[in-house]
Amino acid sequence: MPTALITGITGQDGSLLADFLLAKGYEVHGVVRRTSSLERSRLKHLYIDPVIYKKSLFLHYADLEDVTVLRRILVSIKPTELYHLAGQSHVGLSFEIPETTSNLTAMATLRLLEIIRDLSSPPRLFHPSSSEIFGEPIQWPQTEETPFNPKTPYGCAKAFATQMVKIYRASFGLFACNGIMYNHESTRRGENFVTKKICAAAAAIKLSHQKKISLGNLQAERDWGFAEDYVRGMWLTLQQAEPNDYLFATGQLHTVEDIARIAFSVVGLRWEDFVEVDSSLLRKSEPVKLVGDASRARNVLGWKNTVSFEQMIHAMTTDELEKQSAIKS
Ligand code: G4F
Repeated sequence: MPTALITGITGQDGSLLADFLLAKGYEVHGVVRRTSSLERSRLKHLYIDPVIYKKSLFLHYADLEDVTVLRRILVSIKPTELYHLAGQSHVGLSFEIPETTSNLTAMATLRLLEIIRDLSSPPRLFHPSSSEIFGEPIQWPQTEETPFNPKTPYGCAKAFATQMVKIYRASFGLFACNGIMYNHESTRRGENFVTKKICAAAAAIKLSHQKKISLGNLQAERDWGFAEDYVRGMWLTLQQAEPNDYLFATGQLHTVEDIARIAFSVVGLRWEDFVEVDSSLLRKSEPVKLVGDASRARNVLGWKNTVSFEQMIHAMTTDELEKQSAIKS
């Protein structure tokens, strides 16, 4: 049975990856912080299942700074694959807490690379890099070869980690890979990200739980894809004969306003009647037209997008409507 260790298993990507790997017959281990049960709600369906929890899914307590504990976990479970998904992933917040962001996103990756460098049988490592490493890119769409030019503390921390993965692959022969992930969303997205915030608000306003929604830059553009596709890409990346970096994106740009238009239309409302702009939600700098060319992933991995932007926003809004209606009744 292949064995995988996931840091950040309680997050959107970590929980989706756990589902994906368990369905493939993996033994899955997750690293979790001592946090509230709320933060583990994305895993609840797994750890209340006696056939899965402590049979094929195991959770271990460790902080990303607990090098000794992380080494002990790696030595004891000997994973064949390590998915390092933990970190501070909110770009806007990285302007408020740049040192924490650098510690959790940049240095934690280096610490893990150092641990696995010393192992006799190091696992294959997947590192989720980000479109934010390109910041203000010199080309559109971006590819794996586009030079880094981050514009945010988060993007800078990710650029450091991405380059370290390349250096450790080249210098120490590790099977260590970057997936350059563009925005990817699902019903499990956290509410501080704009897609989920808008879909949840559209449902809440429809149900009269909320009156308005405040947003920042409505014209901000992103390349938004469906998270389950990106998680499949993570796994495919580690199944190749040789390690390499792959970019995962849709190649299409949409605006924040597009999300609002679709989400509110799903609940039969006009977004213009409920959305207000709050200048305190504007970022100190925004990346410029981050749109990716996923040709390498498509050609080498056979990867593809399976859900359109419209379908995804529709599904996220419908899911919110169902969940919020159930809470009320
Ligand atoms: O949803 P967002 O917060 O995602 P962002 O900043 O693009 O970062 C996400 O994608 C990156 C690339 O894959 C990841 F590396 C990162 O970890 C994260 O997953 O914001 C998207 C856009 C931004 O331009 C932001 O300024 O939406 C704009 N926006 C407008 N109003 C808002 C809001 N973003 C948030 N979070 N909240 C707002 O009210």
